[in-house]
Amino acid sequence: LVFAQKYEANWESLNKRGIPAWFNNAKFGIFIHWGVYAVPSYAVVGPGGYSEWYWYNLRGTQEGSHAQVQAFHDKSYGKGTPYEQFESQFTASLFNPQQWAQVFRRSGAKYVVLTSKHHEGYCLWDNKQANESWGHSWNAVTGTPKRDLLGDLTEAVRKEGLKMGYYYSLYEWFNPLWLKDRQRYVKEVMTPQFKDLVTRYKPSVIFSDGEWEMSDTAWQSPSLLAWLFNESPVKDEVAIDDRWGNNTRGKNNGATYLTSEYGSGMQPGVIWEESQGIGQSYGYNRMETADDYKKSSDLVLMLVDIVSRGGNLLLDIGPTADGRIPVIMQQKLLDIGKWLEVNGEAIYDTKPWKESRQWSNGKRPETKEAAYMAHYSVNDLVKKSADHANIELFFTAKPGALYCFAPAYRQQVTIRNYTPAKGAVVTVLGSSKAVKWTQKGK
Ligand code: H79
Repeated sequence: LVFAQKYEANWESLNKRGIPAWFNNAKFGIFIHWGVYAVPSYAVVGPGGYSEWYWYNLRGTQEGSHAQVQAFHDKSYGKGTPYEQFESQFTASLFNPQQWAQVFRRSGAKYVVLTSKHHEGYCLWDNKQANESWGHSWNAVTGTPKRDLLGDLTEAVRKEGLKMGYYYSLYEWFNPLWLKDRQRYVKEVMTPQFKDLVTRYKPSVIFSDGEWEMSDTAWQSPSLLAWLFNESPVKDEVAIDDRWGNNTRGKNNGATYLTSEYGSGMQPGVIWEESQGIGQSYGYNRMETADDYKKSSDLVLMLVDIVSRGGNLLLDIGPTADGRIPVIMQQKLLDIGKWLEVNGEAIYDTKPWKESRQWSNGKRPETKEAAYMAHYSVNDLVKKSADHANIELFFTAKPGALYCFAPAYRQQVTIRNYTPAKGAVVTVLGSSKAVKWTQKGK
């Protein structure tokens, strides 16, 4: 990528920048949702059961599971207990950033994206915009943890050789200034706060969110991004998502990578990233049981599926209010890492194989379940055998190599309707022995 030019505050110009290559080569990142919502850590388990939406549900809207959340709140903490009071229990007292970063490295992830600020407005780093606009302490350094949680994790993650990025919510549900005067909020809170975060901590990724309330013009995001690409210390490094106004999602795949959540899926041929939790929530949800979490093997399958379609997986974990990553989440990350130690060659720095760039029938499948499994039809490439009647294969490629992901393998394979290069060798990653193969069809 060449970043020689000066970008103007419009998408046509911004889209000329492109997305730094490191991002799409990384394939696997860890998402962290950590904030005051880790204290109640409660959501009704099910699709959209997001513990980080607790405050919104508590305030009462007609959407989602607000009634159950309110009932839980009244019973557990007493009716009328304000959400802000949870902050005194957000201690992070056992937070060990080095231990977190080691788990991330061992998971095989190449980057980390931490919530610098979610829709609740609470910041994991010190900035005066948060405290001044709220009229009280509303960040981790002046608040209960008395610690730069964001800065400490950033340092530890970089020491382990991973890139560090931040999720940042443009808007805050209940920020007094936002509620009073949106334009002033953009000018006096969001813009300087965003610049402070970028200038001091130099993120490699910015996952903007909460953009849907206003247009990109109202957020003044094109000029913010022109600043980011022209003047900021990360102008050559940073990869940014597509959420900069209610008119930007799914667009601008020059300046931005496209975002997908919980399997909403994305066609190959664009740079994109899928985010989802190990369970149904982003923030830690105490109501989730082991059965509500995906199995490690399914997480690997999800990574393979996404990467074979050209995307990245941003797998989310929710730490506890006292600063621990729940052990079951750590275990699953380490399982993925063990698999990647052997098979990472077929994941990192790959592209989708040309044949796997389409859905098997040319159309996106109707259900999410089918979306995970539907791929270039195995029938066309490998002969079905009775005991492999329903296997689905996934493919990635690098110059000189084609990788095939199969749920099982034999001593011998039949390659159908594809002609390997002369002298091609088939091997199984992790084994040095060549696999015998025969070819049928062209
Ligand atoms: O940070 C994560 C989510 O909290 C955030 N984006 C990801 C990365 C997100 N913001 N909005 N949404 C997700 C979708 C909003 C869904 C809603 Fe609902 C449906 C809001 C109200 C109804 C689900 C049910 C959440 C609250 C009740």
